[in-house]
Amino acid sequence: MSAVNSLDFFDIDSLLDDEERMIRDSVGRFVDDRALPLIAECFDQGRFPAELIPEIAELGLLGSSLEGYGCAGLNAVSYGLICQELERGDSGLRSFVSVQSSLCMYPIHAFGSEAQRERWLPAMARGEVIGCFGLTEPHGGSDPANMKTHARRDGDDWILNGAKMWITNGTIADIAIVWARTDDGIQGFIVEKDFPGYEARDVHHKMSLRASITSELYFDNVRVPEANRLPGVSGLKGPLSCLSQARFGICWGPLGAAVACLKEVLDYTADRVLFKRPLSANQAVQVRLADMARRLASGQLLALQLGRLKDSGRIKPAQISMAKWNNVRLALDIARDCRDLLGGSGITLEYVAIRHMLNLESVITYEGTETIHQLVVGRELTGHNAF
Ligand code: TGC
Ligand code: FAD
Repeated sequence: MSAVNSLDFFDIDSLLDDEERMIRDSVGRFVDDRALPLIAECFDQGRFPAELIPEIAELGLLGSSLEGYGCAGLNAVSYGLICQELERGDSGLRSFVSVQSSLCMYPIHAFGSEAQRERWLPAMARGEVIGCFGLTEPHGGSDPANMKTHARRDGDDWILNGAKMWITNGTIADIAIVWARTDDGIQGFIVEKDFPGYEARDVHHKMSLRASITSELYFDNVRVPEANRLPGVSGLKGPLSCLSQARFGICWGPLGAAVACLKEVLDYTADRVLFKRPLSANQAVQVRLADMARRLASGQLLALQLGRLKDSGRIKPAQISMAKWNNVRLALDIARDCRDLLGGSGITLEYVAIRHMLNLESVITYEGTETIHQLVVGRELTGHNAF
């Protein structure tokens, strides 16, 4: 009956070029064929599907927007579409790619020495070296300027002490990009997993992002060679620049989760007959479905314009903050409402809504909480720093 695609109400597809569409579709096929058959079980078991890493690398999804060093050099919109399709599968898959690409490969590419780039980036693009990103500390992640982890110069080395908390990929990582306070401001270090005094431990009992690894990192007098310091940046703008890259991807990823939830609930409410009519024939249900489609469509348009701004070099951090806030919030609200429309079935992993809903509780917290992004926008509007 409808001439409009329920999941792409304003025909965003027509605004993409052939290469962007091809990338989206090939990642979409990988998610449908390889990830979806196993992801609910992984979530149930609290297991990251590491067996998919070689295929993710083979598809060129690691460091996909970087130039050279075995990376695909795709545009920002393509990176966004990759995140969207991966998160249609599970936020844990997108998290893995976000961390490897935006939080680990990006700083080596942007701030590393030529020797560091050549040593690490091709192997990371092939998925043979996995990275994690250590910024957050146990005493408060929203305020990284208050970091306690520190590094002291000792001859040709640095001595690193401290701890990081809630670190994606921590226990499977071969290297950690660790941000630490020094006498010359905050600096980034590449800590290798076998450096004595470095330890990663898994966080257990998570109710969210269960198909993703989350860890604590400990540094007890870890000796890090000067050759492993990122020479190209000092100060908080180093890690915050990485966050800008990753947050951009998160402006897209949750749209995929929302698409998965809305698609499922459209099918479910069409099939389920209550009071002698399909659930979807009730006004109260249609208003809810229409509202979900409205939110999703506005988020899709916002993400695409954000991508075009990034590709033209005009993107601003406050725009990323507004889009992260808007698009994660809409996806979480859609997932919660879909969960409810599924009734009792909605509390099981037979349906995707509760898995996405629980995952999005992390996504709204990490990479800057919703409140932090509201305050970034508030600062942009008023000029007053209210953190
Ligand atoms: P502020 O004074 O605003 O800035 C310090 C310096 O940084 C520059 N800057 C940025 N640069 C690039 N991108 C951005 N988004 C930037 N925001 C600020 C700024 O220009 C300045 O440079 P300079 O040269 O003048 O020194 O810093 P502040 O201390 O006031 O903090 C501002 C605030 C609160 C927004 C910031 O601390 C913040 O964003 N807090 C939230 C922390 C956060 O998001 N942590 C995320 C950890 S990583 C993670 O969650 C990974 S999840 C991965 C996954 O699984 O997907
Ligand atoms: P807090 O900063 O303690 O915030 C607690 C509450 O206070 C929040 O609601 C916040 O919005 C609110 N708040 C804070 N400041 C203000 C204020 N000024 N005014 C009003 N309200 C305020 N970090 C990494 O470095 N690397 C990773 O790979 C990584 N992966 C993660 C994976 C998962 C699954 C999760 C859950 C987190 C991850 N994080 C990672 C950490 C994440 O970035 C932090 O959890 C986040 O930045 C918030 O920090 P916090 O948890 O310490 O909360």
